[in-house]
Amino acid sequence: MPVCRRKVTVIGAGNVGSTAAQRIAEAGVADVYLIDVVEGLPQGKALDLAEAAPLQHHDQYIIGTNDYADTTESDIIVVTAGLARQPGMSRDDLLLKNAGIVRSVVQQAVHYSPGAILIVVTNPLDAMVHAALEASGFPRERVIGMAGVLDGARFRTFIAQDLGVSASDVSAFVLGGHGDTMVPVPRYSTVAGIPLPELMKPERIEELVQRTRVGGAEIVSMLQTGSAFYAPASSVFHMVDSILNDRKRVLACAVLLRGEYGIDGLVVGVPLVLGASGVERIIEVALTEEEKTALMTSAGSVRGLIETMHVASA
Ligand code: A3D
Repeated sequence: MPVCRRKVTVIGAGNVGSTAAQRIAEAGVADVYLIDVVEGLPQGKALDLAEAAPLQHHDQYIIGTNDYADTTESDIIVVTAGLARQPGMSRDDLLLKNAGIVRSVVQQAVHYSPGAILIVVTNPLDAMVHAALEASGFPRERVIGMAGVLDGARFRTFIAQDLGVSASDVSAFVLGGHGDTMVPVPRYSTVAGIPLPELMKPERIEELVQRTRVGGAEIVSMLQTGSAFYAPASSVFHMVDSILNDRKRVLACAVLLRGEYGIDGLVVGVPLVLGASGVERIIEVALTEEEKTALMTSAGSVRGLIETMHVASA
């Protein structure tokens, strides 16, 4: 029998990267290679995580390294390298610094894993997916941004807390860029199949939509140093798990659109089927005029970031 161990490389051994590594390895989904520019950091975190294996009852390898050669033939590369937001700093402030980091780490990683699927986490998310597409030369099916899963999870949490029901019975639909212009769609959000507008007053729904839009900033303002990482790492885990186990889960992810939702050449969050080959299908649903306008506004803000990024790198 051939040995068939699946391999996930996580670039950036910071809060999101190391927590994602923990979730992936401890669920027994894949071996994890943690890589960072800081020497010792990925090695120390990987050793600590590996020493938890006998207690967590898994047998995945968790390796820390500063050398991309060790990441050869990864099935998935998760990009979390970059700077995180500090209080008062927008995701867009991070744009140019993180674009340089993402381009550089993606080029190095795909050299050793030309068949991998890239999951981008670094902010500003949608622009960083563009940077990763350009740096890798990969088709859009293999360059996917994590954002909608997290934004949806936040919306689900707020709905569940408000209604006093289990969050696992709540399903939420969030479109658009990962920023303050994201478009949570209450009509397509349900509690055990019951449309949300049947259960909650419009004003209350709007409050929760607004809280979701600024969900990241709410946590940044409390933490003071750094940004959210537990729920972001869980979101990465669900994407990795759906791909490696070919679950074909329908998840909202950021992907390059080619005419879907009337958007061409921009990375925007939409519901899609995530399986062994990456993005297997984009799901298009009918939107009201108001929702379409909100989505176009959100896509417009992504376009602005891409233009800034391209002007700066020209
Ligand atoms: P942090 O804990 O600072 O970790 C980032 C890591 O990247 C650090 O260990 C750095 O040493 C490392 N790094 C920096 N430059 C390089 C490089 N060139 N090569 C390799 N490693 C490098 O941050 P974090 O883990 O909290 O967040 C990581 C990124 O994810 C940030 O850009 C966040 O804004 C972003 N993020 C996005 C979401 C989304 O929902 C899209 C959620 C949470 C965090």
